[in-house]
Amino acid sequence: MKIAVLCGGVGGAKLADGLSRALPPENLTIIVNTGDDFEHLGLLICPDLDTVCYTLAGIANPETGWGRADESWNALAAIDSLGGPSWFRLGDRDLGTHLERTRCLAQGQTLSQVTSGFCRSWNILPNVIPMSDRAVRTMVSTEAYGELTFQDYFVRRRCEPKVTGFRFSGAEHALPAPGTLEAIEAADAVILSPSNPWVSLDPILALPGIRSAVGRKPVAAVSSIIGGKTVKGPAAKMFQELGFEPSAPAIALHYRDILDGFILDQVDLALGGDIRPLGIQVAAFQTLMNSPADRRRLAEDVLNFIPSIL
Ligand code: FO1
Repeated sequence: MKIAVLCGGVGGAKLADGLSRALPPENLTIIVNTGDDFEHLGLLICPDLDTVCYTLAGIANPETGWGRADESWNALAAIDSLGGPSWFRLGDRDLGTHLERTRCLAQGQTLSQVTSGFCRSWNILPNVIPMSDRAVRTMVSTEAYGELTFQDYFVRRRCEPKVTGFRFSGAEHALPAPGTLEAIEAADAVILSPSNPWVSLDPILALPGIRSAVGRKPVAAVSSIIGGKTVKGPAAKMFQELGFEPSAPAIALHYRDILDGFILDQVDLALGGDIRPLGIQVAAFQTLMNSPADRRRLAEDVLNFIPSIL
């Protein structure tokens, strides 16, 4: 079975890792959000691409999910001692990634080319593609501070400001990266991973042609909200601040125009009754992924669910 999975953030990276253990590499394309990307210290930082690649390469920081394992922080300490910005925690090994990416881009490589080169170096076999080679930047509108850049909202202000909306600057002109639409067309099904709908999945679906291409395929989403709360990150808080009751059905409603299947966590089994009337097939599995075995099992549960939406 050929799968295209849309993902961003730690939850998406974990499911992508599970899928990479359950599928032959040529049957899996991982399309990654780049709306979190930003220029910092003169470098292009691509958090979701790096979180996916580090996770698939088995070198991600197991505590945070982002950044590298076995890190040291000498460069950041030196930057801090010189009065430079240290609010965005960049470890020494991680800085190597950003330095090399920025060097390759300055030489004229596209982000896709850099990413596939990194995947070769990290021995990552499935196809990992940034959603676009053009810059798309998620802007977060807040009540107190107006519009903030994503990392300013997410890291510097620790997701505290009340959000009023999002804008994906550049999305309207950003062509999907080479291979993105082809992978969606060639897929037997598309999976929306348990990523933040607002700032990890919506930027991908906002790119010209992607939402319609995805809508023409069988689509299954895995809920990023369990028992009304997000496993990690501000998705539930964002739903609340935007006037929605944070719940798994709220995510199914958010994507009802393209969804054929929706996967809840077992604790939310009873909520299936709110989703089936939308014409969406529902299943409940253990969706918390605390180990590689959890990731693989959830991936296999999702793959075994797919035939019911074909
Ligand atoms: N998230 C934080 O909450 N604090 C950080 O200092 C931080 C640093 C960081 C460095 C590299 C990287 O790839 C990701 C990093 N993240 C950090 C996560 C980042 O904000 C992502 O955008 C989120 O994971 C959401 O996708």
